[in-house]
Amino acid sequence: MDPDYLPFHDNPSKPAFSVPEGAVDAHCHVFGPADTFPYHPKRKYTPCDAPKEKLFALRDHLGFARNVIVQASCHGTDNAALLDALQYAGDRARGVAVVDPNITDEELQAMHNAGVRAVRFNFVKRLVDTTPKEVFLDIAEKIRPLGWHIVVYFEAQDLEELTPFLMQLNTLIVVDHMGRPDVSKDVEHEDFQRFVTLLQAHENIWTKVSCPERLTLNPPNYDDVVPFARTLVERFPDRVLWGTDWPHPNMKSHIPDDGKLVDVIPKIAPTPDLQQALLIDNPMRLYWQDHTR
Ligand code: 0GY
Repeated sequence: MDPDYLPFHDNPSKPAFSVPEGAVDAHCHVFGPADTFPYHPKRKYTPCDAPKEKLFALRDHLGFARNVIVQASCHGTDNAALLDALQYAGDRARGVAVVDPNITDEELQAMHNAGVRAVRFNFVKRLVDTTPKEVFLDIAEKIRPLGWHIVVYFEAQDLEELTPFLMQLNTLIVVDHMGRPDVSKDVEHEDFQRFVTLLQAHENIWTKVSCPERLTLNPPNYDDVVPFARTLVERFPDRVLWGTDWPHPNMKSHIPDDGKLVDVIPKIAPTPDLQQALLIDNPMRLYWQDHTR
């Protein structure tokens, strides 16, 4: 692992908030173990191993029933660790893969059979080399028959430039971590309002109200992120997802306690109906229902 890499919390607290039965952690990763699933040669960071057994132990500890596991950049387009975790979890996990443009229909079908339901397009420059938009558009066409959606990861300053491309995708899109707002500017600032307006105008765009640990200016207190997430949950209750982001790659400020992250949920989704939508109905609809065309 990189010398400045912070490993995940080894003893997270039990959350005070009890998640409803059947809740889904819709953004988390597995890393390695490197002996079995080596990291990608072109990776931008080398994490601490975070194997499937640890992820599923955390799921049980926090009270979740299911996971959506997202392929992270340190494994590149080699989805072997993800597929292994999906096989181990059976119906209790779904996956978001990162695929090579040359992937065949047969390989995509095999991933679908294993539980993959989306691909991720990563635009965060510290994590990946730039991929031409045409390549992403080709992948979007390839996955269309499977009814998969597209998860996009970008930083707030890139939203304006990316918007025309997002419009071209013409499928369901999930934006990671609320588009990474700068929380030193408030909710009413035009930057965050640009994101709200995008969701307002396009019903095919969802978002994950995740990662207060990355967005906060006052770690480990996450209150400054709450108004952003709560705005999205209240405005778009049927298009939001929540996830731990375990094992929190590339954290520099602090090691998040996953129990404390779960305790943010009732602040951003204050009613049982909003919690039911955020944690169960939305992820179950997106990842466990059949969308094959
Ligand atoms: C996240 C965030 C990060 C990393 C990755 O693919 C990745 O490596 O997504 C990050 O460093 O912000 O969603 O896990």
